[in-house]
Amino acid sequence: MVTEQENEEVLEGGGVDRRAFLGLFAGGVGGAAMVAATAAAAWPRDGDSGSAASASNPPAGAGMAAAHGESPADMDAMHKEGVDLFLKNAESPITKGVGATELEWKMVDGVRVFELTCRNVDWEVTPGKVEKAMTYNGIVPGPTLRVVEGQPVRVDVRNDLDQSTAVHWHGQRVPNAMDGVPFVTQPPIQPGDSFSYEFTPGPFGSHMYHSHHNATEQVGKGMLGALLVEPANRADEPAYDKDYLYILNDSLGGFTINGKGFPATAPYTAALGERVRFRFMNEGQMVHPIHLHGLTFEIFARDGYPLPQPFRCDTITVAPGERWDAIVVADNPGLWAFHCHILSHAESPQGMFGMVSVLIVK
Ligand SMILES: [Cu+2]
Repeated sequence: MVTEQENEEVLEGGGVDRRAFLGLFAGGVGGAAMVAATAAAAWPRDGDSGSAASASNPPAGAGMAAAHGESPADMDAMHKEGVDLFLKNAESPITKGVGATELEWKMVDGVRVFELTCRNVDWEVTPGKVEKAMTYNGIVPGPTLRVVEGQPVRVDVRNDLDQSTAVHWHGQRVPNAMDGVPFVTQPPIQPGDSFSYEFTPGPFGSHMYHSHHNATEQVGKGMLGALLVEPANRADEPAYDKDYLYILNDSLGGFTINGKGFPATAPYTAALGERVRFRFMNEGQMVHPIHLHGLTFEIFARDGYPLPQPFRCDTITVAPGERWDAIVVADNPGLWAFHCHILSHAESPQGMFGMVSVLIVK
């Protein structure tokens, strides 16, 4: 888990600068290096053209490479370049900024208090592709809030945007006045103003918070985060060794997992035999069937609610607003592709992009 401080370091000076980024290809495979550099300049790939609405759907068929003016070798080199960058990202970040870091809180009179500030920032989605984001605390997704069922929380929200906003606690049974829908339950939080949300978390499970004002733009551009409600009784959820978020969005910079598009998506890792929990959440506008190679999901909760009977699958369709919880037993070593199976969200003639990651089991 990356701490807030480490994240600041990444935001300030970490990552890879443009020159170092291009330098990555110096050690490439002979003539492929030039191709790779050209491809880097042309990043993002086709199909990752800025928003889901404008994403192209690559034509199928044998003429594809020719239609893009690329030889098979050039095409393969670009595909390889993306994978190499992804693996490099596993060692050190190739973009600035890490989303969904856990937010520290303080205890005040028995209440767990969090602070969120809404603000505009530049967010690097893929190497060199920087978008105008609307955020909580400057990151996409916003910081992860971890709370406990039945233990009261307060979230102090300050609005430093240039438009009004409000925060909705998606999946929680809050008092009506805390539900965060302007003119339905509260006045909007105007620029420069603050609002404190107070509620007692429940039900437990994987939930979300997000803007509920001008939401197509505000959520689309990054005003979303995970609200993880731990059960008062740990035995109410299955045991696991690792806890991972897989948050989908499809507006800011195209198709993303946890605020980044491939190759800047973080890989997931597990030791052989570990039980890994994945929390799938869809904050986008489209359904995304998420597919894991070589291993099996055991789906045990939907929208936080434990299923009466868990079920197994390898592709779980996550609709907007939904959360699905899975346990994966990492019993098959290797690098397992882990991606949206709407293929135009994941792969173009120039290589993989968007909603693609890998589960590394070793
Ligand atoms: Cu998708």
